[in-house]
Amino acid sequence: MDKKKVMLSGIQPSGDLHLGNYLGPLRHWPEMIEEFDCYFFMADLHTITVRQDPAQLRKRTLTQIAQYIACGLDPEKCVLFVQSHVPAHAQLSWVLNCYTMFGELSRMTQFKDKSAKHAENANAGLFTYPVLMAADILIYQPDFVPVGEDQKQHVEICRDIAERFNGVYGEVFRVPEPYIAKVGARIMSLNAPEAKMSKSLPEGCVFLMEKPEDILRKFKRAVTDSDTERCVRYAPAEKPGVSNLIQIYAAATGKSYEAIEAEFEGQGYGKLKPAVGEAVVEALRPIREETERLLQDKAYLESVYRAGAEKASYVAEKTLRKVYKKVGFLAR
Ligand code: ATP
Ligand code: LTN
Repeated sequence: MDKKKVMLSGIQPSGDLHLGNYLGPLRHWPEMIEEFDCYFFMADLHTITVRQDPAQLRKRTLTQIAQYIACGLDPEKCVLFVQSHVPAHAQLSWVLNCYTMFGELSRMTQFKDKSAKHAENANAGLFTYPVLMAADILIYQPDFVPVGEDQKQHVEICRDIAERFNGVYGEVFRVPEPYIAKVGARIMSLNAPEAKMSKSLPEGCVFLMEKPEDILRKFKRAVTDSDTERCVRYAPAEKPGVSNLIQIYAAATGKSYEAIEAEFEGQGYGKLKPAVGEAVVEALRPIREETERLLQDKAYLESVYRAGAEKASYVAEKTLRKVYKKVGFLAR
């Protein structure tokens, strides 16, 4: 029998999960758990590259586990865990640091953006972040890494590091492919459609736990375009605001762009905004309710992440042992 392909991804619990995280990667993960061996984790080690409030970080990490489950990640069918519970990630990261070049890390877009934004705290962790991410990935030998468009560069550097290491020591790591969904790969901010939706722009960002009335308000205030045509048509270059709304509507309802254009034919942007708002509220309602329910049951969530860490460690330590042996560390 063929072995199942392996898939892995993570999100940082550095803020509340938002519609970009959901419609980009997260929504697609549950479809994958039937077909692949899946590992999903809370990337808490990554979050401290930017200062975090400790109590908030703990709370968000737990909430994120509940949200993963509420989005359809059945812990019986995939491995859900917290990154810091599996020390092998940090251990492999050190080794990979020594196979990663200063120059290639300097070229990472996210490093350039974040070190400019947090100039007072441009720490070494921010610089070596892609190496830890490469370790997260390579330690489970996955075939695919489903992420949003903005993470593609990090998956590419991971491939380069793996190939460099394999070039020296033989086929130690499987070289994974990024897996980026077509619709929803890059959800833009509702009030600044030239920027990606992100928790750092909260007014244009819809959070998964937000109240329906707040979500509707944000959509009603969404920036549309000042073109004269005023018709609902998907054309991201000319109409970034409207195209973003169409994209969100398509992702939330499963309708095609053509069907959406037909649905709003002859109507201005005014009808589109509340319709998208309603669709998003309905898509998020079951997730919010289930998350709230799960957060009442801390013992269950604890049992999920403990079992997850155990399963993940088993696989991760196996890869780490192989790597330590290859580089020449004396076995304990
Ligand atoms: P930050 O505000 O720090 O940049 P973020 O809100 O973009 O963070 P991340 O933790 O960096 O969130 O991203 C988690 C996952 O969600 C990644 O796979 C990323 O590609 C995806 N993602 C984030 N924002 C969007 C977006 N606007 N559209 C589609 N996917 C997104
Ligand atoms: N950098 C990612 C989070 C992340 C990740 C990973 C995603 C950390 N390690 C490994 C996929 C695979 C982000 O979403 N900001």
